[in-house]
Amino acid sequence: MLQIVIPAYNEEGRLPRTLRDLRRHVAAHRGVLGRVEVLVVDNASTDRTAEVARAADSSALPVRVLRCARRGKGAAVRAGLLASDADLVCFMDADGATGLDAMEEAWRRLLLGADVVIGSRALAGSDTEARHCRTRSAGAAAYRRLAGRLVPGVADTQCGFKFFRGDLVRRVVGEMRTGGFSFDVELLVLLLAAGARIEEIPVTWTDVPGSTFVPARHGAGAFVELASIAWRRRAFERPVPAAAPAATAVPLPVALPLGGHG
Ligand SMILES: Nc1nc2c(ncn2[C@@H]2O[C@H](COP(=O)(O)OP(=O)(O)OP(=O)(O)O)[C@@H](O)[C@H]2O)c(=O)[nH]1
Ligand SMILES: [Mg+2]
Repeated sequence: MLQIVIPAYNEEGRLPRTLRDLRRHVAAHRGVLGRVEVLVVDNASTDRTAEVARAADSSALPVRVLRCARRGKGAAVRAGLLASDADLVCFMDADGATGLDAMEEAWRRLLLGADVVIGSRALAGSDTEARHCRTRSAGAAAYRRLAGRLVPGVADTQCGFKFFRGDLVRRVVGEMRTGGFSFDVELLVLLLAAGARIEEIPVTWTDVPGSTFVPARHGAGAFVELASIAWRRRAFERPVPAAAPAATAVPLPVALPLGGHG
């Protein structure tokens, strides 16, 4: 079974079409994908997000709505992944920006032994014709450079289309602290530290109007979150002081486990 987590904040406008497209896609590829269920994670939406999600529930594509008390996309994805119990889980955005054709390829890679398969708009085969305005693109380029240092080998950390081996992601996502838009970076750091094999696949990506990411409001916060992820990583990388007397030994802090990936 595949469970799809969709974080949703005030998505009454964009979610119905995404769920409709998903239902059609799953029906057409049932032979490959098998049983699929959607978990919409809503927190503090002030519109009819939960109602439109429940209205899309059908036997062809069951849709459940979960509430998450903590705000933010990262917090919602974390709650959805922790609530999952399928062998394969993924998350995707309510805007339907990433073409669903990539689902079968992600599914195939997982079956062939990948632990994590992520959509990437940076690969040669991807199609991302309509991109953001110039200011946002410049900010995104700076962000990519910094994120790339934390997650070496991953060209696009931010695409809202990521597939996981369920047991593995459930094991690490509880450690994730980032509640906002930089959570992908922390999740990938945690997965790399756990020894996960991460593969990127090209996607078709279209800019869908109505983004919940407002650069002026969320941009600085995303960079601050990156700094916090980097700091926690470094703090954990510091050598452990040698030879503490056994009687006074202090337990190691529970933080990001690190495997020397950066
Ligand atoms: N539950 C929840 N979902 C959120 C929150 N903020 C964003 N989301 C969801 O996160 C997903 C991605 O948001 P988008 O608005 O597509 O923004 P983005 O993909 O980062 O940026 P674009 O490239 O402009 O699409 C959507 O499904 C949003 O509804 C939040 O605070 N809570
Ligand atoms: Mg989006």
